[in-house]
Amino acid sequence: MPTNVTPEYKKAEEAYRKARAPKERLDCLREMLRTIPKHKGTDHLQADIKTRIKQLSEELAGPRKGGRRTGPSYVVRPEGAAQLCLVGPPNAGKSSLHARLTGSRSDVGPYPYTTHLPVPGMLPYKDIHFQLVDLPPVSGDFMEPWLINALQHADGVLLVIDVSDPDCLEQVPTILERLVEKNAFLTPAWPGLQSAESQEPSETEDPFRLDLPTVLVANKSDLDPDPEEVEILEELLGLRFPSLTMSATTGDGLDELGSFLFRALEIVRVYTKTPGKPADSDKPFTLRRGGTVLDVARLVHKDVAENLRFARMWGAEVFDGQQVGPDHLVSDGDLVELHL
Ligand SMILES: Nc1nc2c(ncn2[C@@H]2O[C@H](COP(=O)(O)OP(=O)(O)OP(=O)(O)O)[C@@H](O)[C@H]2O)c(=O)[nH]1
Ligand SMILES: [Mg+2]
Repeated sequence: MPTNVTPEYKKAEEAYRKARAPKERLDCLREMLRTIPKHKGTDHLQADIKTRIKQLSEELAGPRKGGRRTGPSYVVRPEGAAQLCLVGPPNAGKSSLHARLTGSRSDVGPYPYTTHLPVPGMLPYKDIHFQLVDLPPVSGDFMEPWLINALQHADGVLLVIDVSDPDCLEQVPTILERLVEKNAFLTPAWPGLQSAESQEPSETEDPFRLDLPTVLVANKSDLDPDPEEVEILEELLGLRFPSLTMSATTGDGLDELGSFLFRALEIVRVYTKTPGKPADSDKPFTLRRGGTVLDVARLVHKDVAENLRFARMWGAEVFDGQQVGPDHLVSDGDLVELHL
């Protein structure tokens, strides 16, 4: 990471880190390229930014018509309250879990390397959905070259292991290493959980380093019913990921995932209403803790955000119909009436 970058560049980089939607990320990358000081010390970073602009533009353009490059898309556009990718060794039961949790028809096979492409699916929780993306396995022998791109939009990772398989003691460190080689780091730090390791990214850090909050999913608990097995494994592995024990076969533990994600990602649901009309109470917008009335307006429409004057709010932290400004923080369950 070069020193002496301009405040303008820093701002663009900061915006890139926060951006979620692919189009927004592309705009931020372009802004980074525009503002980066052009000298020897930034050559490498400039090249990296250009590669990413090219990749993202191609992703957004979709498969080319009539060209040779038509083929399946490896990147899943984020939808719902958050996107979580299923990563793990072959045969751990990622697709079985995905199928049960989201109702997808992700291929399940009694042999390794069944899944070849990313498969999206939606996990319902309360009145929202989390997007789960099933992925091919990662092992010492093989990792799909595009897998790292598929992780770029993820808000977190479910690291799925077969808790009854002693091989997971070798598989997990191998997976972590393979991802680190590609600049992706699975971390135990989730915004809504107390964590021993604080992970404030420093200013000089590589903007393309991916830190993915991770939960260890110990699957196949039906084959190894010892409730302490995961803790023993984590102890042996020297890891501190939060963990959930499940069985895709019996369905045990599956219910825990939605509430875990809701808490760990600090999801905030906000309902909106149009002045003079009843509340649109069945479909909330989702934000994260720290989100404001202005962020809600942005989710409604860019023009609404630009013209927002104030809002009236109903919810736990305000009195009914309280008038608030655009910077007012929202909390879960709030009802917001936007005034332009
Ligand atoms: N007993 C038991 N078997 C399971 C469970 N989950 C999955 N399986 C079995 O494990 C095998 C592998 O399941 P998959 O879901 O295809 O595993 P995967 O992790 O997606 O495998 P790859 O796509 O090859 O990486 C299948 O035979 C499943 O029926 C479980 O909770 N308990
Ligand atoms: Mg699979």
